[in-house]
Amino acid sequence: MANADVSKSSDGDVSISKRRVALLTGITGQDGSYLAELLLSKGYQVHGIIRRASTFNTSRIEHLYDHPQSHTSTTSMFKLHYGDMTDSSSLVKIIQSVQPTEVYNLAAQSHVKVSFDLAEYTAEVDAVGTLRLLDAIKTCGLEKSIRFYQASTSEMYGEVREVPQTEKTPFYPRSPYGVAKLYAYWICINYREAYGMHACNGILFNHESPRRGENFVTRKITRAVAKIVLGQQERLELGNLDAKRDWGHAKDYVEAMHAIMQLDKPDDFVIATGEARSVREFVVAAFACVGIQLAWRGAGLDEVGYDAKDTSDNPRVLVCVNPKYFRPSEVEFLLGDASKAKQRLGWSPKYSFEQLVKEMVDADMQLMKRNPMA
Ligand code: NDP
Ligand code: GDR
Repeated sequence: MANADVSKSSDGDVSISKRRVALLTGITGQDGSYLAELLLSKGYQVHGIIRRASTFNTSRIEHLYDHPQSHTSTTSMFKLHYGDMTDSSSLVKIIQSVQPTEVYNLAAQSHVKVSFDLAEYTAEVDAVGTLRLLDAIKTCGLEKSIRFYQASTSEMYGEVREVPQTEKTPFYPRSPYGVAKLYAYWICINYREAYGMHACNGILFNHESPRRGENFVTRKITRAVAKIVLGQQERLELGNLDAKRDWGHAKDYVEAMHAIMQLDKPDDFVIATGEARSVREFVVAAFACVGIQLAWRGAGLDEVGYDAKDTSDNPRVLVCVNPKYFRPSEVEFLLGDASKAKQRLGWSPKYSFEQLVKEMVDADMQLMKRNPMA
């Protein structure tokens, strides 16, 4: 009965309705904001953990206060709590007071390149933070009633061992971020096996949207395309143009997170589109959205992209390579096989690559027109 609310109707009938209370870490991030929207629309009460910042960090979720499902006549369905993945006591207090039925652990220092500079911090938040959260659930005695989702990642595959990557492909992480996430993946499985927790890993491949952080490559590209077209930026500087990723849309991927949590038996799933494209292909597709056909000349660090219509001897450089964006060790090729998710969850992506790129470019064009300083 732990997950049930018992209410008596006026004619005395007792009805049992399942409590649906979700707690999200990382609610202010790209995925947290879409997942919160999805869960509110499904009738969940949604609680989010936010950390204190010196500037507002809630721009992706401000609108949720006005979401049609965020208030009932008696209850607010959307609540935020201050906490941090590095602070166990805050996690215990929040879980004790919220008594969630589903916990989605999305919080992370999620930037791969930054993890080389902040390796210890990344381990604290992404690896030990996950342990803290699982332990907080246990400390509150809720390990048998809470369902737990861990935001695992294709970065755990790292160096190519097998293509495409499935749930059975061996891991070989190539960054402090990937290594920290591998710890989180295994501690989640360990708590499932040791304590019978309903703990699941979603091994998600890259997913993007207009809400993607500005320093991930897709958003960096779509922002730059908009700014270049509007005369607000000279050129786009990138690192490795040949890395390949399996890029999907975050809206599709949060649906998979929820579906994974609804299975009676906890399990781990790859979520991916099954199509890989290079960074270069993403750049070409993004410029095509604003009517610019890119051409390339030069090689290696000297390679540049320019408007194919610019036939002058010295065409204006729109894209160039800057070694500062290369990583000490790179993941060259990620391509996921989500067959298990398709069979067991009935999940498949709705957005195509072209739709994703266009939505991101269009959104950045609107944003930069409204606010050139963005
Ligand atoms: P974002 O970087 O957009 O969001 C990360 C969230 O974690 C933010 O809400 C951030 O808060 C929060 N956070 C960071 N550090 C802490 C901390 N110490 N305590 C509490 N909260 C913290 O990531 P995404 O939304 O893109 O990704 C969500 C999760 O999924 C992450 O764990 C990521 O590693 C993982 N993932 C993402 C993929 C992708 O392609 N997007 C693919 C596979 C996995 P704040 O806003 O204050 O910074
Ligand atoms: P990734 O995403 O490392 O896959 O991690 P990111 O967009 O940062 O990089 C993708 C690829 O693009 C190359 N690249 C650049 N990347 C950035 N950020 N900036 C550049 O200027 C640039 N130039 C080339 C990178 O080298 C890389 O090969 C994301 C994050 O969301 C993780 O949290 C998540 O786990 C994985 O996706 C799956």
